[in-house]
Amino acid sequence: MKMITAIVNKEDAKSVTRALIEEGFSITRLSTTGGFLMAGNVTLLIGLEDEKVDACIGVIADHCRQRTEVVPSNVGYGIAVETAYPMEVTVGGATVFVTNVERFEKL
Ligand code: 2BA
Repeated sequence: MKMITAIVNKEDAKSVTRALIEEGFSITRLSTTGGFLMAGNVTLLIGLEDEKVDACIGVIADHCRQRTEVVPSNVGYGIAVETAYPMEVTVGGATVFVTNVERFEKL
């Protein structure tokens, strides 16, 4: 058994969640915050059989797209002088981790 941890853009979260449920996957949805942009994103936990991993990643890929975000970037020019330049950052589609599950029980 595997656990997929998928971090997705919150704009894609609704459609990817719906599609995964329609395909029969069991998921837990967590509201999370990206450490770099400090913006909200969504983390999905999906426990599944090994042979379903590729299908699950396929559903995630079909519903998550890359976006370019323009964010302020604080560039330091020495002590007490700071200028903010906008910076382009490419986010997503999805960041996916697949890990082995040693034991799975529903009690
Ligand atoms: P954030 O940490 O808010 O990162 C948003 C985007 O900013 C990233 O998109 C990446 O393009 C850029 N970025 C992140 N750290 C950077 C840095 N130190 N310098 C320059 N640019 C940086 P993605 O790579 O698509 O990541 C989207 C979200 O997925 C991340 O939001 C974070 O919540 C999560 N994530 C990505 N890689 C991760 C990892 N290795 N471990 C844990 N979470 C991760």
